[in-house]
Amino acid sequence: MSNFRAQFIEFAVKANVLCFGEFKTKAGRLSPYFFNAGLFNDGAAIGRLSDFYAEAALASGIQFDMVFGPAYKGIVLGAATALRLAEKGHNVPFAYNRKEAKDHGEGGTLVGAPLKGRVLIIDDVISAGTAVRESIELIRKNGATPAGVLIALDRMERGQGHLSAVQEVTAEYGIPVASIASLEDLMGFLAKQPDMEQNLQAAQVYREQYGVRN
Ligand code: OMP
Repeated sequence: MSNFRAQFIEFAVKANVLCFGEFKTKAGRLSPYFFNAGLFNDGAAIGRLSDFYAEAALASGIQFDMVFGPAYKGIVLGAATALRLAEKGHNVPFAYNRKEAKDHGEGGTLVGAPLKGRVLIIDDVISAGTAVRESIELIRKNGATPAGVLIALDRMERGQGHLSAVQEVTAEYGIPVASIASLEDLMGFLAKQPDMEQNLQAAQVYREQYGVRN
């Protein structure tokens, strides 16, 4: 496992963004863990998080000309990632959308740089894939090309059919989905923590029930 993946899991657990217990997911499953990106809510945390995004974006091998962050969480993630990418010598434009179209001022739902070229979509997790689908449509409608999706955590569980929600996006749109880390990385982390044995077991049971093998 690449070092940044393990470091990211450790960072997310410490910040309580990745927490353990019983959580209902969007699909109605009772998950023993939940990733709540909204809890990266101070300057240092978003700074570190965006470092991981930028590193994962470059490690993914996805070729992109700009980044797009879907409303709402993706707005902050996309902007912060663009900032870090620039620091790493890859200054690219960024854009995001509003959930509701504005009929005055500059109008429309798009904010930031015009959508052009190959666009990397940046989001937190893909569950039903709603935000990603909407983003892909918006990017295409504006004459640009969706190049791929980068998320923080790939939960590696089934979507509608036997594929994972992430694999479904790839199958449906023919674009890669990269993540900073995955359930596999999370389980690797848990296995090394003596006080987290119960969480590991619960994750194993959940994975057996809902997981896919990548
Ligand atoms: P989509 O844009 O439809 O994929 O929605 C993402 C959803 O994933 C959001 O509604 C979140 O509440 C949810 N989610 C997380 O943010 N973290 C998780 O660990 C799991 C989920 C989930 O509900 O599956």
